[in-house]
Amino acid sequence: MNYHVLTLFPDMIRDCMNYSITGKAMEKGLLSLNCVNIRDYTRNKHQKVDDYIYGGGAGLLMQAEPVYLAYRALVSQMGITLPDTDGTKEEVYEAFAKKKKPRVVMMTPVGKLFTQKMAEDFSKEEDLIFLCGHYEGIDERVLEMIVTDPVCIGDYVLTGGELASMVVMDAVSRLVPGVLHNEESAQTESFSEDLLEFPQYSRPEVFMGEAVPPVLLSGHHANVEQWRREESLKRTKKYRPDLLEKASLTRKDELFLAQVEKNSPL
Ligand code: 6GU
Repeated sequence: MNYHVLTLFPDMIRDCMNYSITGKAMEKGLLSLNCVNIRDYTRNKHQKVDDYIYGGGAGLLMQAEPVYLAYRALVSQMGITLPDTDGTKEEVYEAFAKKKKPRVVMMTPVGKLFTQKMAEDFSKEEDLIFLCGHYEGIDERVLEMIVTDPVCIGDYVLTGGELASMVVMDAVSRLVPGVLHNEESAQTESFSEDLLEFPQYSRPEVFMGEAVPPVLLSGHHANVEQWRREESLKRTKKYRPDLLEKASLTRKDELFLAQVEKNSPL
């Protein structure tokens, strides 16, 4: 997986991605990260990337030109030749008719809500370009030409797209073959099933007087599995009842949830 990030803060991205599992995966060559500083593509002497918003409104908007030129430089490395800014949108589209348009994920609160399913879809690409906006966003004309996937990571507003892009890269990276060990990758399955994970415990058996649930020490595999399933169901009902609607529940699961309801009605 080759990540390319168009951003005003390339160091923020590089510094974070170099840690832990994504850092190790980059060392192993399973992931690569290429950050492009949009400010390097300004054509004014003050390297200004933003300006006032037509029609009024608070704040500043990122201008189309530096974003377009940064993108143009990036895709030229992929063998796609785009016109300079004296060209037209039609010429841009013509260039993509000849060569596969790379996916450009735009980090924006005005996008499709990011899910595990989208992470799975992105993980199948060879190259992913992330576009991180700042201030009040980016001039719509360049977005129309280059963005394929506008993505929002949740119902709250961030100061910029950088953190959001790293959330998406992190979720995608752990699905790239070889990035995780097998035992860890199994954990993905539990989210795909639309249930929250059950509680987990490690040594010691008693911590501050609190014992690990005895069933987990019993060595009885089927009982452990049943306990975990019931804990998952309880937690999902408590914190994410919206997920239960989609989850594929067995008759036994439904009976258990009905029992929970009876013992502690809402
Ligand atoms: Cl992807 N970007 C920004 N700026 N704010 C957000 C977001 C993204 N997702 C939720 N809030």
